[in-house]
Amino acid sequence: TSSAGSNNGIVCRCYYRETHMPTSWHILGAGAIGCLFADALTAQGITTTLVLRDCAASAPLLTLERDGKTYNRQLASTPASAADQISRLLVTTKAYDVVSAIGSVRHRLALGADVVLLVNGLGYADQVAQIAPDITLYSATTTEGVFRRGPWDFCHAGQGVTLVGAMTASAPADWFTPWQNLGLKCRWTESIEPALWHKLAINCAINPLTAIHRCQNGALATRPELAAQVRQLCSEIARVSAAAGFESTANNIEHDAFTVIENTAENRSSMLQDTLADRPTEIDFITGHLVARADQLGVAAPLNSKLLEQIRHA
Ligand code: KPL
Repeated sequence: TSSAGSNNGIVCRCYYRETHMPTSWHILGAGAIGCLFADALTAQGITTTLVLRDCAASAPLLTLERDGKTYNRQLASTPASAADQISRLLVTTKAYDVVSAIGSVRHRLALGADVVLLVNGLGYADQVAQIAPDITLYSATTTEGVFRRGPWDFCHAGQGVTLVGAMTASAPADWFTPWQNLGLKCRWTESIEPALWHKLAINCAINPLTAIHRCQNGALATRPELAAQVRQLCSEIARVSAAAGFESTANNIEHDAFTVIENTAENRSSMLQDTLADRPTEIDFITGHLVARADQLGVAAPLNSKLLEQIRHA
């Protein structure tokens, strides 16, 4: 917690880390991944509160299907505009919403608050650090497969792995210990940046094509003209990755992209879902980030650039 006092006009802030208090979490972004984590944390007895921006706080009754069984859980919620302090925040919004979402709870963030960004794409972390310079920032990436069936109704279709780490290599944070017992596979990594880049690369290879051709992921392997485009995207991504120092992605992207396509053949990518629902897409934080990096590094990425423009102007 933090407390502020004023002495002759000088504001003094004292900060005490909550090392002796039970962990509690707020979750910003009540979509599929946010609700999956809200459920898992609550099930472990960890006080977890969804932060709702659009509506007055109510107590959502979550329905979740998992391993063929459906169950309900009452979740706690709070409006973003409330005043009580947030010391641990998991952000699971869309990439284009991260900065404004964190801005909406900026007044509630404790000095040194732990903030975990579990969001697709790259390119928002610097802006977050600018608007909230006092927080401790972590990033995460997940392959959990969960989709929405209706309001507060989700299906956990495929178990994945969630990698979590600090932007500068460090041992697991103190709050991470209970995350190892959530019934979700959460792993700490000392090198989150290559993991985030690898996820970005996979999304660049799959998402724009599925959105443009309005097809399931699997069509990118079964339709030869699309498979050829995936290969071209991957060779461009490999060159950018090599120039950016992400050797593992540079060496494996084509193999890894086709493996994900095969494993998620029946899925509609998140970008296709956004397109079909007439929502904004995350293209600027996925292909847009890759193309910006390619430009900085002087590497050509013509097909990625073309798809970026196509999606932007769709
Ligand atoms: O992450 C994904 C997405 O849809 O955003 C993939 C891996 C492409 C699975 O659909």
